[in-house]
Amino acid sequence: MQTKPFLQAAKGQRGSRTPIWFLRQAGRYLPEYRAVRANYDFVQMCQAPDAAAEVTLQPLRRYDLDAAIIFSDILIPCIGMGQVLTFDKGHGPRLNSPIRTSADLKNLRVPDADKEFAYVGEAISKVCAKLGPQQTMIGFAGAPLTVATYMIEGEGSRDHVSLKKMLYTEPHTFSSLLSIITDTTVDYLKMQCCAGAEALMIFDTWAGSLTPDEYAKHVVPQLVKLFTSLKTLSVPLIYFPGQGTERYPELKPLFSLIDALHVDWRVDLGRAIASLKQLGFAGTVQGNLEPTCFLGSKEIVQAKANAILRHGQSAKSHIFNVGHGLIPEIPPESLTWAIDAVRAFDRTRE
Ligand code: 1CP
Repeated sequence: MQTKPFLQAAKGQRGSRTPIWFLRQAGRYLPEYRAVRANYDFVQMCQAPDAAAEVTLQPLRRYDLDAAIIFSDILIPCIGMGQVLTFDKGHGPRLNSPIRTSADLKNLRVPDADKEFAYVGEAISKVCAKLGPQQTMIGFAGAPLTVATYMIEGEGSRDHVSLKKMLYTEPHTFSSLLSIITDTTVDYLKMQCCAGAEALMIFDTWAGSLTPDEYAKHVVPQLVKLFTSLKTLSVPLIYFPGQGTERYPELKPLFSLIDALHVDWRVDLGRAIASLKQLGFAGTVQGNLEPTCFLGSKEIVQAKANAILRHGQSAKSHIFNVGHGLIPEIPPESLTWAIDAVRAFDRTRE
């Protein structure tokens, strides 16, 4: 019988405790994170197992959380595929030699994950050794479309012009690129599970950037392939379609493959659960507090948290989280207001 609250909820069981963790819980809003980060370049920090394990554990020392997510980035696998990843201060990630044509694909390969990303596995094992018996280790990767967005654009972008150009002028190149990323991601996540990851989350931040028909035609088949392969690992699978509420109908082929869906903060959780049920998804939902609400008062945070907890009751099971990553500007103590609200809500149900 599974007793870890996160794993229970992810598998659709309702236990006595609503699990809670936060996207980007290891990050710049924490002074102890900034202190470690000051000694490293971002990519070097992802590649240093002791530092990565340390910052992964920092939020769990400060807060009563049910899960750790390994400190890394969705763009780390691009290094193994053949690109150079750098992070410039104030700019964000950059990948050199962006993939624009079929000729560029020749420079890419599906890396040997066990060998090339051993540092991620090592960091996961180090965190697992320090987790409490009730805490869960989450591994993650970016979804094929979202990773492709950065590989094609070479950096963060608003309109994804180069990606759209490839989609409309070289659709076969686009499909081949997604396929290389999918194969890489399967191996990368298998390695994370071997190292100790007990659940996997797939971040598809840019799921809403294609039209529904292009998303269904090019992206969903890759996600089906990805989740079908990952299902053999028998760990809960969580998918995050960023700004993707509009994509729920297209996600239907995934509903029997995933265990949980992460819900963006831009949608009312009750409404999201109702439309998912109507479409046939009866699994767990995760989310969806608006992360900037932590800039407000305790009353605001707790009122919003309580509304989400009430909505969460209409799903098969609910994992409390923010709808998108925590931002550096929030005061660290404000997270305790949400955690207290979750624990108090559970006491009213006892
Ligand atoms: O300066 C710093 O210290 C770097 C800030 C930072 C951090 C803490 C970046 C740069 N990445 C991360 C870690 C990270 N990234 C985690 C760690 C675990 C945790 O949640 O605590 C995770 C899960 C990610 C995932 C990630 N990276 C996503 C998907 C989730 C999302 O936020 O939508 C994306 C899109 C990225 C790319 C990325 N990495 C970092 C930045 C600033 C960006 C966005 C770039 C852009 O589009 O402009």
